[in-house]
Amino acid sequence: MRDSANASTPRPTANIGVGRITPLVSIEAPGACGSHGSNGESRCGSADALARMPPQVWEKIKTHPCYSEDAHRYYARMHVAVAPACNIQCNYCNRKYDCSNESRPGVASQKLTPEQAVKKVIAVASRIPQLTVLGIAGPGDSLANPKATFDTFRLLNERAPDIKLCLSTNGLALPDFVDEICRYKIDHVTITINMVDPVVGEKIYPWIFWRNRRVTGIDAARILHERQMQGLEMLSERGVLTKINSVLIPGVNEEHLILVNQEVKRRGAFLHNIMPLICDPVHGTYFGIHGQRAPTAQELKAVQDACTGGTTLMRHCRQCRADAVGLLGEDRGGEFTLDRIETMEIEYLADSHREYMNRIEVERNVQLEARREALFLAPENDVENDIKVLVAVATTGGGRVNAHFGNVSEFQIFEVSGTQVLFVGHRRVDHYCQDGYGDDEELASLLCAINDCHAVLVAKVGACPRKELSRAGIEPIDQYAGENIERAALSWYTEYRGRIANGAVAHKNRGDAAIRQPP
Ligand code: CLF
Ligand code: SF4
Repeated sequence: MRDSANASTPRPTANIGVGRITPLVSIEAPGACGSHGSNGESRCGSADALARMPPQVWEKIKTHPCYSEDAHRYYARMHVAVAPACNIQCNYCNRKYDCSNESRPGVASQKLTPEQAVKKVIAVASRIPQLTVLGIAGPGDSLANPKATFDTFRLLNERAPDIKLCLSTNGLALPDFVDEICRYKIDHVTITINMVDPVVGEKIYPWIFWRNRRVTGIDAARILHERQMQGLEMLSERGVLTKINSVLIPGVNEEHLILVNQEVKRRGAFLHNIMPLICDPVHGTYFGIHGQRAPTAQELKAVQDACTGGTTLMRHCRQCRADAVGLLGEDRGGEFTLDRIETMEIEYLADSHREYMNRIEVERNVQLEARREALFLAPENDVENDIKVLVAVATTGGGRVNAHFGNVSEFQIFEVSGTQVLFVGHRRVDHYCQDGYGDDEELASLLCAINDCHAVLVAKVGACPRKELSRAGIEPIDQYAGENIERAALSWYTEYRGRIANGAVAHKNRGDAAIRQPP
């Protein structure tokens, strides 16, 4: 099972200058997974579980961009496409090779051998010092290709033992490989679980390949379900961190995913990542061809919110390609084709890597302090009259408002109230600025993408989009360019509340607005 399609525009990374080097430190007390509420809550969904996180677990996740929302602002992962085969069929899947222009799970440009894969990892690590994790996520299922998967991990362990190992699977073969997973110190395993009831599963999986034969119908879904639960329990018993990926399929499993969230929590899952179905007839999937629709951003958020109190939610997934490279949301795979690697000077220097990470931690500490200070200075919480609003932020990473409105390929969305600034997801958009000129069509679709937000925080915005944003009821705010996101969002919020209080504006609830389709 591949893990998940992503934005393809390369993003500049956080500016980590050569500053004072300090030892690696946790910027968040163990228990944090991203930005915080004023009470110090972690915020990858429900906070309580993370607040009780043992230090050794924090050590495992603090530089993993998928397992820690805060880490994804600073650290990169990569996938190597060594696992082409799959042992089941999902109705949302059509794997493609030699495909460089689709950004979705299951597509990759080149299939690699383990030796080629390890060479690629070393090449990436020597050019992208933020790289901390190697994941195997397809384009098929990592455990339906066990030799290639474990050979890759073994070889990389020998060359670069400080790179974390991560794999993603549909779970059918998982119970057979738990010992192997532990032997290679694979600390992070993702299992895609879309149902805990075979009646629901039957609508998602037409067949599985099980004990040398093809099984169809409800039997297939039942066997898959039992194997997924068994594998999850075995990993939990062995202390391996597990993340559950679920694809939200409207009309098939949206309410059911709340039960999935509870069931995987009972079995020890660490995180739950509920992702929107990617469904386009041109992808050639069963669902795409048969008119199944994808959920809106609001539908996704509603299901995620309904899971509060269960397994902690991941909300920053970018549904990566099977050969993704770089920070989440960027894809630098094109820089590391086999042809290009052949001509590169490749040297992985563990000491330089560690030193670079130390500098990142210094920057993380600065950002954490800025967040804490912002929340400390937040206006007193008037619970009765507290309002929550969504704010879109243009950022290239590093936790700052630092992107030009016309150049963003995604907005990060934050829910802001008097007590907290919570990251609740991202919205992909096409660049408004094309070849130096604003594109009106893109602007319309961009406004649709964030039309439930009250404001958009940007480093800069042109006169025309500024006017259109205001007409759409979204305040364009560029006065916090370069500032910490949480501090900027709370400053704007405080000022907005002030305008409501003095009658300058009337608050309108935009949170329930469905995203309109672009004209
Ligand atoms: Fe890759 Fe997955 Fe490991 Fe991350 S991705 S195997 S856990 S290293 Fe991350 Fe990509 Fe989402 Fe996956 S953003 S699709 S959750
Ligand atoms: Fe992953 Fe399903 Fe595709 Fe297999 S069929 S690669 S499990 S999405």
